[in-house]
Amino acid sequence: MKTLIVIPTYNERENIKDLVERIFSVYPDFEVFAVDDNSPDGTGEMLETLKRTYPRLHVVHRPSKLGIGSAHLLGLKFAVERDFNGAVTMDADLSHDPSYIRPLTAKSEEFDLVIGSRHVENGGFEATPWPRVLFSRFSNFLLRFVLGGSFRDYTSGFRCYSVKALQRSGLPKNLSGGYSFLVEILHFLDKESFSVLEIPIIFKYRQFGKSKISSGEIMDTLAVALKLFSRRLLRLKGG
Ligand SMILES: Nc1nc2c(ncn2[C@@H]2O[C@H](COP(=O)(O)OP(=O)(O)OP(=O)(O)O)[C@@H](O)[C@H]2O)c(=O)[nH]1
Ligand SMILES: [Mg+2]
Repeated sequence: MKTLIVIPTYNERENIKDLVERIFSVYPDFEVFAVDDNSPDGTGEMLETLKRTYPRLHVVHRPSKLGIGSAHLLGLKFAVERDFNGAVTMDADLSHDPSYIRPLTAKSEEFDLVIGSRHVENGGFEATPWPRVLFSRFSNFLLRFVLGGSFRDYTSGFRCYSVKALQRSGLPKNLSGGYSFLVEILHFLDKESFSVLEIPIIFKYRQFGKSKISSGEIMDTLAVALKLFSRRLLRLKGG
């Protein structure tokens, strides 16, 4: 399966080398598409250095911090244009163990979207502070309620999209550029009756660097959830 691995990066210099090396040591035929938003810590320069060793590494440099969602979307569009079969999205901070890429892509032959989920049986968190775990549980509970869906992990960014499904879906315009993109695109694919499977992953808390989730991003996700909720109510009312 021709696979593209999409990795958004913002200040991940201490993590990215390790991640890229681990990916190519296990999946030498896959290609990696990193989107760096002019990280002040020099992640972009590090990626350029890695490119010399790994010709299958593509690097896009954007001028400023434009959000994880728009970085994922850029990678998905690249996968569609270049006729990949699957597009895996994952974080750069080693929270997403590359060993899960194989089961994600394997299931992607049958499902349009496969999610590495922390909230299904055998999934979970490792060395993660309890407020972070609680926050994830609570947000997913809320999203399930608001969207009337059945997914356990709306906010996991570790996913494999079938490129054929993306082509068929004609990705909607106006998807959000931030974290709420993850919720919006899952809700969209589900509504359009694309098949989605969640498989368990253990999420490891980042050892290096800082989280980029801000209170603004949380408010933005809440606003997107409310927007989708009101649309759902209107649909229900309209019969
Ligand atoms: N290009 C780009 N990447 C981003 C941006 N915001 C976050 N990222 C990357 O997206 C991935 C997820 O961000 P994190 O801050 O780790 O979010 P998280 O994993 O939900 O939160 P923590 O568990 O606290 O780390 C990481 O690889 C980040 O470097 C952005 O605005 N632009
Ligand atoms: Mg993280």
